[in-house]
Amino acid sequence: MTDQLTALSKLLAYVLRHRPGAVGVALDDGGWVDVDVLLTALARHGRPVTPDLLDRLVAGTDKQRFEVRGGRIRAAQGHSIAVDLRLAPATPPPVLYHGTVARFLAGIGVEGLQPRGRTHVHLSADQRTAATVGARRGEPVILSVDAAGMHRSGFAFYRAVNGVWLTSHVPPPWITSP
Ligand code: HQG
Repeated sequence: MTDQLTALSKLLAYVLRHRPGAVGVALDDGGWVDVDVLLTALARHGRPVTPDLLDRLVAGTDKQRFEVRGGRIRAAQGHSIAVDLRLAPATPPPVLYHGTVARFLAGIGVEGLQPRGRTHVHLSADQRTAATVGARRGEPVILSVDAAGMHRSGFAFYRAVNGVWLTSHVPPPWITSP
């Protein structure tokens, strides 16, 4: 990704996941805002973004962070503000992975995986993605989650459009550390 696209991705992730008020827009309860409204607001706050640049961001990032539908845009996942993405509950693969770091293992052993600042715990379908997520914080540690067992026990799982799996929390018995 070019530096320009990376900067725009960070700005939009901040606005659409955490603080729409920072540029004076409001999200609807599904997390959506009109593309036109967003672009006007960004320009008004000194961050002009051309529709072409936005298109390139939405189409071309390694990780599909944003969803555009019917002239509206939202973050695909990762919110800290309350939104209802209206994802349909889905059957997860038997095992999902969570990338973290050693310093969090004691807490995770006691409380399980908590969503912390976000609305859901984020899980990955493959270990490589989990390693990338963990590596944001240091030497990654990959935990395995018995998603099939949780699902059978009634936990709901959701798959965001970008393939990230979401669930409310993962209690310790469902987690295996390496
Ligand atoms: C940890 C990025 C102690 C958890 C990535 C994680 C992902 C605990 C951190 C997405 C804990 C929360 C999400 C407990 C959880 N005690 N630590 N009980 N429960 N933790 O950033 O999964 O680039 O909110 O292990 O690719 O790291 O933003 O979650 O380390 O998909 O698009 O608390 O963010 O996507 O951190 O990352 P985060 P995450 P984007």
